[in-house]
Amino acid sequence: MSQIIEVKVPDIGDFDEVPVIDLFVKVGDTIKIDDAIATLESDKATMDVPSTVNGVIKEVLVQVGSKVSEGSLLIKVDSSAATAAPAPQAAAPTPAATPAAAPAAAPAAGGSVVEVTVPDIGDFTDVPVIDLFVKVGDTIKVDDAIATLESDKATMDVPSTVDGVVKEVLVQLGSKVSQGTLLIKVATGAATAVAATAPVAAAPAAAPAAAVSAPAAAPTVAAAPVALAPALPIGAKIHASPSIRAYARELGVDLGKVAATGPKGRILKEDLTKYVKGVLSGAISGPVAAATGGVTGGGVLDLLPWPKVDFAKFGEIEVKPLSRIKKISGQNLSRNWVMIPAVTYHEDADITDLEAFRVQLNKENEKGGGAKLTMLAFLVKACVKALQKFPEFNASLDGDNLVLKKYFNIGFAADTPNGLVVPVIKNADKKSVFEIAQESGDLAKQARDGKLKPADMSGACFTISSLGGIGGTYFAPIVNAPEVAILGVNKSTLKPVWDGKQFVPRLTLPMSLTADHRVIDGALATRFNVYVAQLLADFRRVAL
Ligand code: CAO
Repeated sequence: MSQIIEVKVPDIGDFDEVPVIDLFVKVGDTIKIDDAIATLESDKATMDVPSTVNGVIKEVLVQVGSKVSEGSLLIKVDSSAATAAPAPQAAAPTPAATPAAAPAAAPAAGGSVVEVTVPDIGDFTDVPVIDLFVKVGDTIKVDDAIATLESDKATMDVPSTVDGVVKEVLVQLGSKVSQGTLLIKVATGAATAVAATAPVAAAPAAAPAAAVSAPAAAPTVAAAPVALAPALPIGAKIHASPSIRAYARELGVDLGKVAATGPKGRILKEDLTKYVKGVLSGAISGPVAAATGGVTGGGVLDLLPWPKVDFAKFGEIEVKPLSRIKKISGQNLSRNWVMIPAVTYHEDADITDLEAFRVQLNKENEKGGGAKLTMLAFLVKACVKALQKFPEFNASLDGDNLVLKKYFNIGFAADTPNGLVVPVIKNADKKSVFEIAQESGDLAKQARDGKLKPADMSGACFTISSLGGIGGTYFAPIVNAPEVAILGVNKSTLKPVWDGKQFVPRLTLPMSLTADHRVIDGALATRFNVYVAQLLADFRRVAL
């Protein structure tokens, strides 16, 4: 039975008739508690209004440009359609950010230095400064923005309460501030005159950021020109809601380079999407900013269009289209390489005893005609055991959540004439090493024959890439998103190992584990590696 809950504008402080400047939902969308419904913008603050229920949106009662106040009906949600919705409650809206009240006005004293502090910003404390618009020497007027603060729910500009010349800036990007925190000291009146005539050079007018670097002048560069944001002066104010700012930070996009199409020059989600698509396609020579979201000067962080060279000018060539698999895997690999902050950790495993055991079992098994045991099958089993011990490796990122999987599906990279594919051994925890060897052999054959079905290649939790049959010492595999780690192995070799008295020859397997640093830090990755090496060194441990 459907249960319709109305979501209204919560307490937004003293503001009335605040325009909706961004709308993130439409009829039919599934929404969760705290998902942003819309962004409202008053003179002083931008606020995201979050949902207070889980469910499916049945009606949207506002549109971009609508003016709303506390209690205005935004959406109607069928909460019975929510999969994991908590018991529906009265749709009392979550209190949203209280926008900055009129700043605590420091009196503009003539000829004196006035301190400007953070005004009443509602219940928020330790709110980071995400934009700073002033520097020492700037002339500032009442209501000019000093800084932008961003809480979880709102972005607030703090305006100046005095006219004058900035004498001191007491905060910087990233500083955490609360009501009363001192932001700047301003020389007013006579003091201003002193400052103005003092030899302290006024800061030069903000240099234009090299927002739009035209494609490199080489005539071979064929990037289509794309309309880009006009260059923003460094320090110029960027209008964007908290959710857009957060999204931009996640993507590493410098909002100063994004052309805004929203009201009052506000950057909307589609503006950001258009910009990212432009950069990825190479049509925009746009900067990928450092995660601070600051404006870059268009330097080494800029993405250049792909170089297009007339190779035939230099000698004979042959053009061969990429296989379908190479095109698909290429796109996946590029995304994973660019988007995952990955680190590779190396470890050597002593597999002397395990290899002897494997060879012996295969000899015994030859007579029975059973499947040949491969090192890969032992690796799968050891990795399952390690995933059970370190569940963060058997996980995927989903927004701000980590999805921990209770099943153990292991993918393995298979080299085929058409390119790389990753078949998946499902529920490897429930299978013996023999069964895994048989299944991986079958899957590898199907891969080479081009007979794998999509279901054979989906659902992996963790991937193993074994180059052991080919050679190599170590390599840095790319994480297979949305997994968070991949183990690569190369060819095992005999190495002299010091046993405390002498060097002894040990068969050593070089392992390279690449992990997503957003989920797995170096200590955990190394513990995982050490544990896998211990399991391989004494495979009896897998049974414990
Ligand atoms: N050290 C030494 N020898 C090894 C070894 C290792 N780590 N791993 C395998 N070998 C040996 C095998 O024992 C086998 O020798 P015998 O025939 O004498 O028994 C030989 O190398 C060939 O093995 P294989 O590689 O064909 O078989 P496998 O089960 O070990 O691996 C598969 C199967 C599908 C993983 C592999 O064939 C393959 O395609 N690997 C390439 C994966 C790849 O391209 N990865 C890169 C992806 S980019 O990150």
